[in-house]
Parts: sequence; C-alpha cells; structure tokens
Amino acid sequence: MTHKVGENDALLVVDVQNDFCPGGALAISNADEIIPRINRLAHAFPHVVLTQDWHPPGHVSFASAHPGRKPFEIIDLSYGEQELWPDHCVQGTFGAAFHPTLAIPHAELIMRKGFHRDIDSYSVFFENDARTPTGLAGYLRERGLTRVFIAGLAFDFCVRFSAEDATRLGFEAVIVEDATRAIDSDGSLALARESLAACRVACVHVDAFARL
Ligand code: VGL
Ligand code: ZN
Repeated sequence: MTHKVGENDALLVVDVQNDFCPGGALAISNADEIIPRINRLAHAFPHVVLTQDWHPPGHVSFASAHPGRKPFEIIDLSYGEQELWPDHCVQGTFGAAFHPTLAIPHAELIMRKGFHRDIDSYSVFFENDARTPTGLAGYLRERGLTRVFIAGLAFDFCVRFSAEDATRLGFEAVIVEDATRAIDSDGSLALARESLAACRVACVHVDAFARL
C-alpha cells in the first residue's frame, strides 16, 4: 500500500533529542541513523509537529529521585507503575535539545511533555495517569488534522503510547516503523508490538509514501 500525503495529515516527530541518541543519557542504539530518514519524510508533509521530552530537575521518572533505586527498575506511583530512567532531557540542557542533524524548519508546533515534576508522560496526548491531556488533540482537531503519521523515539515508549492514544481519541494513527528505534528494556519491544496490533495501529515503512 502506498500513502498519499494530504492536507489533513500531520507527521509527529517524537523526541529526537540528544539524550536519546548515542552519547546521550538514555541513548538508544543507532537512534541517529533514523534522522536523515525523518528529515526526508518530513518534506512530504505539509504539517509537522515536533515533540520534546522536557523534564524538570528531580523529575519523578528519574531513578536519582528515589533513594536506593536504579534506572530501569519499576516502582509504584499514585498513577500506577513507572519505569525509572537515568536523568534525561532536563529542561534547557544540551541533552534536551533536538539532535543537531534534525532539520525540519517547516515544523509548525513544538510540543513539550513530561514537565510536571510528579508525573511522567510517554504519550504526546496524555500524561501517564491516562487522564491529564497535553492539549495536542485539541490542536490537531482545531486545525482539521485527522491522520497522524508517527516517527522518532522511542518505538516502545513514546511512539507506542502516542499512537495508541491517537487511535483512542479518534485520529487515524500510522507508525513509520523504520523511522523509529526502540529502547527494548525488559521485553518492552515485544509488548509494544502486541499492544499496537491489538489497538489496530498500522505500521508502515518510509518507502510506502507516494511522494518520497
Ligand atoms: C521516553 C523514556 C523516558 C521516550 C521518554 O521518548 O520514549 N522514554 N522518557
Ligand atoms: Zn522522559
């Protein structure tokens, strides 16, 4: 199937930030490889939204905020289970900045998330309590954007939960899988695939785009 990109389509470029790339605090293997592909993909889209993981110092998702805990452990918080991470994407730091090779000057919105100290946000639509909205759904609706293609980092966290929420909110969601990379901590990649299939989120490759 080829996709013809139209006026009601948006490309959501998730968290292509230094801390998720090689050398970063929460580096994902080969994450930088997908950036030229994302840049090319973005040219085919009239509307692009960039997202930025944007945590205050001492954020609840940081293992360092929980004495005795280590990154990649899971703890119980008031809103449910939370995986703990190394300190990453701290507001205003180099690690939180977009990777220098990301080149999408025509992006129309930069959406920041994870800025509440006591709650994490994987999805670009809702924080991890599954009820605090980020405002992105309203933005897309007001602008008549009905289908979102999703690329970026990480496939098994922010990309996955954003796609699932988009579907739940009535948008059509399609993941451009070879323009993503996964963290794959403790089976999270397999779980993401299963869950995305159950939510009927389509995964395509960049060569499926008619205008590329
Ligand atoms: C992410 C873990 C922690 C992501 C953000 O962007 O997928 N993952 N914070
Ligand atoms: Zn984060």
